[in-house]
Amino acid sequence: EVVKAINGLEKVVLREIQGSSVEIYLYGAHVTSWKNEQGEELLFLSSKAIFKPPKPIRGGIPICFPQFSNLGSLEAHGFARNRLWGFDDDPPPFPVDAANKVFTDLILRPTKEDFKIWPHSFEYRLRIALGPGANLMMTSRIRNTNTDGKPFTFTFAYHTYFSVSDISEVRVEGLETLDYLDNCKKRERFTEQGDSITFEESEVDKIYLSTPTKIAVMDHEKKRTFVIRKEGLPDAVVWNPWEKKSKAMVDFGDEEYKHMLCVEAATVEKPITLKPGEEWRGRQQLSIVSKKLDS
Ligand code: TA6
Repeated sequence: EVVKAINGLEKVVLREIQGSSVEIYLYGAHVTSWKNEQGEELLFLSSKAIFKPPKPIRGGIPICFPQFSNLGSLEAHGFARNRLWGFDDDPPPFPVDAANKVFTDLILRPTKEDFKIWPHSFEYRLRIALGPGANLMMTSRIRNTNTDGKPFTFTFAYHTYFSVSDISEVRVEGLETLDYLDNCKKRERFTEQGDSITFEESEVDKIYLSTPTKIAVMDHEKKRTFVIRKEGLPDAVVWNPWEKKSKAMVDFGDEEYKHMLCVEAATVEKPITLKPGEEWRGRQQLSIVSKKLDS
């Protein structure tokens, strides 16, 4: 259903028959909650998140489009996350599809203001679906609807903030031996040496390149593994701000870095170019394995 939430912003609540749920603010088409069948919250949302446009909501799954980070002339991570999205059909039906998934279809079209900063016509349709086992599927379809024959190029990320018990007990599997751009070292290119990625003493902000379609995030204490499956998103960004950067963010608690990790299905190294009429599709599926994959 659609409910009025913080500061009058509207959010969609999807409830799956076995008890899992997802909440999505129309502001930014921003997933702010993903709960399993036991009602446990699986995403990190800062206790200091600001629900006031144009500030993006800190946590959940911000949509980074048409620009990841500062890779271009737009504001950091582009403008999709601080725009008001609409329903593809108004009033929104909340159909349940053949696979017993409950879903909602949101759409973003540029305003005249947007056109001034990014002179392109596009339609961005986002389907968010919740299926059995609390599987969360996000499918983005972005189409170039320019009538002037112009192609456009963009970068993209699902900037997912996972909730973890203790960052020092978390491992990421699937990125070992890969090359990455290190945002903490002037975005220079390195090769990952570790046999899995762990987090010990300082900020980690790495853009792994040409990554597998499946990445695992293991929360040792909770004996829980998040599995990210992705299509059309060859890169994966891993970010934990650690202490110093946490203190510098007004919408982030000083100690909150201990309980979150961003692992972001993205396309950064090779921006996507669409000619008029062409459509790009980028999907991620988040699921939980309630025991450690390596046990
Ligand atoms: O995805 C990692 C990153 O690009 C970091 O460099 C950090 O800036 C993070 O995104 C948060 O960005 P935001 O604009 O949401 O504060």
